[in-house]
Amino acid sequence: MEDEVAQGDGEKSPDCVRQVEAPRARVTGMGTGVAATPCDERHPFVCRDLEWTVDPGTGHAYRVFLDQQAWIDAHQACERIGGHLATLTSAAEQDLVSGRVLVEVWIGVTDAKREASFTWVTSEPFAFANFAHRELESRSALNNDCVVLGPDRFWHDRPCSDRNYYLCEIDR
Ligand SMILES: [Ca+2]
Repeated sequence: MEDEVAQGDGEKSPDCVRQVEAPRARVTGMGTGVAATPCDERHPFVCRDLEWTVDPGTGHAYRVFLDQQAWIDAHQACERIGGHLATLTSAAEQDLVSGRVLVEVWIGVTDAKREASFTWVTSEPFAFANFAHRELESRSALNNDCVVLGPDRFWHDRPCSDRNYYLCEIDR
């Protein structure tokens, strides 16, 4: 069965492609496929996911970057795109972001200046934390001054020279 798009009538050149349900699909598979379609036809559309998660409440955007960097280099990489390493300053912000993190990622908190005195890279008040329990117990004994958010949704302190993926945030 030919789909309804006329071929070669000179008026509507089917130069675009849309997803259609079988059996109109020119290429079928799992009940859907694609059909050549004139570009000026109106159809519902979806945009490509650019992998930024936007908080509808604050407008802040978050994205995991999958190149492995020492903490300071990740910090600078986020700044180069107009953001900063993510600052998870509330339970709501933590919840929004942590559900989408499948690997350990650097976040924007460190106690490099003074042991066990954590500060956000943005100088936001440090009033919320989500360290894993064992980190709380051993924190002062370790020289791990930088922090990752893990797929377990908890924060873990790590040596800043470790090369990890990282989570940038842009405040819009
Ligand atoms: Ca933040």
